[in-house]
Amino acid sequence: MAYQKDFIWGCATSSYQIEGGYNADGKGLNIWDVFCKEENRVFEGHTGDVACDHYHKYKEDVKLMADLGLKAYRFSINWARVLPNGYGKVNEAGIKFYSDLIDCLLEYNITPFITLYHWELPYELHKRGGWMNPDIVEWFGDYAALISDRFSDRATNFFTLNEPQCFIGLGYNTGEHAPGLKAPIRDQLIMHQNVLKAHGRAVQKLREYAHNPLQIGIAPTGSMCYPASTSKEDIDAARTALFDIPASINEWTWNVSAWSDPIMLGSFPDQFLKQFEQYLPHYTEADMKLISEPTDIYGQNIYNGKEIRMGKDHTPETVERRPGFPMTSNNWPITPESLYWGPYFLYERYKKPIYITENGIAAPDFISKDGSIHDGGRINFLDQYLSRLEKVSDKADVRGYFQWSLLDNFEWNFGYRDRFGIVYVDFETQERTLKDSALWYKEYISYHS
Ligand code: IFM
Repeated sequence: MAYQKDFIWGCATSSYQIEGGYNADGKGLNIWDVFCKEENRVFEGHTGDVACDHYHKYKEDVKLMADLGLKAYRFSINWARVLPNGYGKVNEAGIKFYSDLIDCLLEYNITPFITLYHWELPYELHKRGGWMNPDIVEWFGDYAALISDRFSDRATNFFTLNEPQCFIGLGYNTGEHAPGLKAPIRDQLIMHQNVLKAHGRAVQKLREYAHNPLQIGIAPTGSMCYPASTSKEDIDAARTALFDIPASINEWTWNVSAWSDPIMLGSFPDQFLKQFEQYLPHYTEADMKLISEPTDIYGQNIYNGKEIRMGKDHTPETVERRPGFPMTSNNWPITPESLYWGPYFLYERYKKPIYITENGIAAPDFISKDGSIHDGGRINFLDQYLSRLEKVSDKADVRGYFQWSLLDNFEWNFGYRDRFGIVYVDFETQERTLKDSALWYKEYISYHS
């Protein structure tokens, strides 16, 4: 029961959430730049215009990572920073920013893990239909080619998309996220198809333009399922529930298998095909081949899960949470077991090396009289979740863990309300302060390296 040798310990961030510099040096706008300026979209009208000003302070931030002993850093590229229109003319200043960031990481022996898309759709592409337009498959492929060509001499780990469940579900179903639309179900399922195909095209293009052998994967999300007991029945029930498709159309994006099965297994779950038959676009054999272009690794963002037992009628049943169940400050349940059973079931099904691409907690952090941030709740959270991850390492090929997040940052429609960082950020002065959890994580990494 121990982590693998050379286990990758890292932190994750995303470009819009930390970079700022929203119109710096030739960058184009993306959908979040525009969405945040609309009325009543984001908590107290916050925007990511400046965020953590990482665009100007990246050297300081990388130095912090090095001080914490991070082995890897997962960040995303802001598509419109390097291609202001989403395709065509390259913004060399944007390329230089990421190139310098990569060099700086390597100087400190920190391995870059690049996410191509963490919800930063260039606004110019949105105007042309965005994820609804089938051309996005090639737009995304060409963008992937550029990134591979310019950076794969030094960076060899890539994730194509972060949490497609969220950027489609919240962006085009509930409209809580940019671009704030409530599209008809048929359109959402066309976007689903374009997203899957864009992923496949990006995998092809990353490889075609690579200067080195690459490790490529995707980073979806999902609520994990863990069994109420160690009985075979409950374990079977939890496994079934994890890959289940929600019955309600309004909830359709919130599942693992309609996204990951086509990519990892080359087919959709029968339940998905049956439930949404009347709305689904046609898939050709060539589509399925493109979507399932082989990947090397499997990423999964894991924050929480549901306890499941086998019901009397032999179908999975969700166990009601007891009164006073532990919750994070943004009201998410705290369920350490999800970091055991999540990787366990995912490895069983997809049989690829797993990276936990995000895991962390929003907590009510504030500066104490002694100038420190005593975020004991976050330490407790990380300690308990990681103890489960360590335990599952015997059963699943888990290669790395990225804590979310290095810095307090722009938490989408909740603005700066929710603090997920292990480093506290004062958004007025941009001063960074290590929270107690950062020091804890540093020791944990050192002990397990
Ligand atoms: O901040 C987000 C991140 O962008 C995607 N995954 C969940 C995090 C916390 O909500």
